[in-house]
Formats: sequence, structure tokens, C-alpha cells
Amino acid sequence: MTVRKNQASLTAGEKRRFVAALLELKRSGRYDAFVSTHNDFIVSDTDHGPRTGHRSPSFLPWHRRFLLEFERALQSVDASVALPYWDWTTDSSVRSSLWAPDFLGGSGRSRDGRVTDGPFAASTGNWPIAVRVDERTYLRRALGAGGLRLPTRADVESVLSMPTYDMPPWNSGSDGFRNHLEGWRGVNLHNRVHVWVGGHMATGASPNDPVFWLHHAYIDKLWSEWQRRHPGSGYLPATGTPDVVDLDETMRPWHDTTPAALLDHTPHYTFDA
Ligand SMILES: [Cu+2]
Repeated sequence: MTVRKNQASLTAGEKRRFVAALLELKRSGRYDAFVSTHNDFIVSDTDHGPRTGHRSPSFLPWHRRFLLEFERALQSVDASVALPYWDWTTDSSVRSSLWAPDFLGGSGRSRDGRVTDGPFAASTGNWPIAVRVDERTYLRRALGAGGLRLPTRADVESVLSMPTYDMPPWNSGSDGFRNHLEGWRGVNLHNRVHVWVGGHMATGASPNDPVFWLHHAYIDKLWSEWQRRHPGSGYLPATGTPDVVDLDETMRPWHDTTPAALLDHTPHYTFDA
């Protein structure tokens, strides 16, 4: 059974195997297919048209399935690997072990944002940026640039306390748990973390940075914490909503799964805590 652990508690061997599996997916070309899929959805999801991956109720089940596909790809390389999660409320410093050279490497240099240490630095030759937003082919970050702060546990608590999953108009203007977690409204959790990391993470091609998976694994964990806290609240909308994925409608690009089928993560993985 897959157990998703806090990245801060991974052993040296677990970090090494996770990184090696990422590099092998990259080498084989499978990694960049995930970056392309994500970017395609970012580009096509709009507030007043069809929306599936983002700015809509299916933001959470869509990313749950996306991460599951990615985790299965990692496990096809090394069956011992699980996606770790990054609790950015506790590991909120640029000095966190997350950013050490034996794991994800650190921030980008000030001149051009280029990450210069760790396994994903361009100088290794192992992490070419192929799905590009501009001509630059090296991984970029600007951790905490401009004094931006990561969300606090109090910010998280204020969002977890919201009893309604989502509300009309089911987009970036909605009230409710999903849109506050996604970050288009209120204290801003998920979006703010993308901006805090900066570089590729602040673009539609954000999965170019491996921290994407650790960030979304934690967002996914917060969804499960919300479910435990509000057992009487379910996914919304239930039925008949134009441009939006209802509870029992299938989701692109897979066409074989629905939000209803993804509400319970426990058939696929559990968390360490
Ligand atoms: Cu996304």
C-alpha cells in the first residue's frame, strides 16, 4: 500500500529513490507529457467556459487523479516510491531541508532565476525544460521573492472550517472551501504557494518543477482533512451544471473517472499522519 509521507521525514534513501525515479521519467520523455497536460488545462480552463482542472469544483478530484497517474508512473520505475507532501505551514523557510542539494535543490540565482544546485540544476544535463513558456531551457525559482510569506496554519484552519465544498458560479469568483483552498478568493492557499516558489512554478508549466507534486500532494491531503471535519458535506454541484464537472460526470482527459469515484483516496494511498 502506498503511504504518502511528509517530505521532512523522508530518509536519505527515500529521497534518493524519489529523485532517481523523477530523473528516469524525465529521461524517457514520460515526465514532459505530464507538464504538457497540465499546461493544456491551465490554458483552456476559463471562468465562463468549460473548466475542469482549475478554477472549478473539479480542481481537487482532477489533481487527485493527475497525481495518481504520476505516482503510478514513478512506481513503474521504482515500486517503493510514493509521492511525498510538503506542509508549507511548517517548512516555510528557504533553509528547509526540502531545498537542500540532496533533494530538490535551492532557489534560483538573482540574475536569471536559474537553479544552480541539486539534481534538477540545468548544469547536470538531466533536467532540460522542454515544455517551455519562453526560450529559457533551465529550471527557474525565486523562493519567497519580494518578501512573500507562505500561508500559516491559521490560514489553513480558516479554510478547513468552511462547511460548503463549492458554490455557484463554480469558478474563481466562488465562495466556499474549494475556491479558498485553490486561492482565487480570501487568504489564498494553493495559488500563493505557486507564486512563493516563483520561476516555473508561477506558470502554467508549473510541473516542470518537481516541487509541484509535493505541493499538490499537500493540497490533496488538506481536502481529505476537510472531508474528515465535515462528514455531512459532499462534492458539489450534484447535477446539471453547464461547463462544470458534476459529481457523476466523467472528467477529461481520462473520460473514465468521475469526482464521485475519487472522493475516497484510501483505495489508492494513505497518509503518514
Ligand atoms: Cu494545476
